[in-house]
Amino acid sequence: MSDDGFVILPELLPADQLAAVREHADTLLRDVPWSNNDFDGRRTRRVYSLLSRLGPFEPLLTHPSVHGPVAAAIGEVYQFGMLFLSAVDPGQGAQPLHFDAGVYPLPRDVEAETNVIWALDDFTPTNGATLVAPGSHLWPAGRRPQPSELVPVVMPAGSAVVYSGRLWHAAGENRSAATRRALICEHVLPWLRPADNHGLATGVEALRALSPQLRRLAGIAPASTYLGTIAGRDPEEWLSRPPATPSFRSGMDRPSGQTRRGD
Ligand SMILES: O=C(O)CCC(=O)C(=O)O
Repeated sequence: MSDDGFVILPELLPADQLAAVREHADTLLRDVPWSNNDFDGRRTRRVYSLLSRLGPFEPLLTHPSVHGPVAAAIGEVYQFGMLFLSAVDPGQGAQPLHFDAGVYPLPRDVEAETNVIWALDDFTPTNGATLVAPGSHLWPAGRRPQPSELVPVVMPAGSAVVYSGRLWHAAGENRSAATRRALICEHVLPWLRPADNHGLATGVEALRALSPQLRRLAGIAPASTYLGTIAGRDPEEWLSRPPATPSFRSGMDRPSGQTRRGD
């Protein structure tokens, strides 16, 4: 991962689990129209904000095999960025090249984001396998990949690729006759604004139903004593009781002497 900027983790899902994941993907994708812009893909169907309808996707979002390399790259504390299902249909051309952390105005040498693409179908050179430019996570700002620097991430269904948010990549062209489905899970540093608005998109009742680990990854846990609290308190406390109780009206509950700047 550190040299190439990505690592392929082959065949993490047993056949029955993969079948359940694919069935759920098809249920979510049913009747979803093609995207209406060139980046998402005019022959690609996407479903975003998945936390309220995870079903069999849940073990993929928390899979220890992917969280090892993610934590090694950005540290132990992080949150989900965008979570989406992508179905690249036949006839879809290659996506514009990009690096995911490009949405943040940070220096190129900061690893702010590390992401995972789960292959729900075999990823082949002809069906839209993600194209990556190995080592491009270390390139300076402004350098863009030439076509000869791109390689397809070929992997069997049930595999995952973990890659740096600084890695130049794109979904490839689908020249095959079948759809290429993927579950894409972004992870960003806890003090960055995630691309998905998880709280609003998921809703309080669905957040309550998630596991504590998923709520942490959804960014519900505070990122520090100040960031992400409700009236100075852990949102877990807020979720577990009515928000209008006196303890919430009474406000801050900080360690004594701590200031906003931490000095
Ligand atoms: O679907 C893929 O292979 C990659 C998609 C992607 O990079 C994106 O939409 O940001």
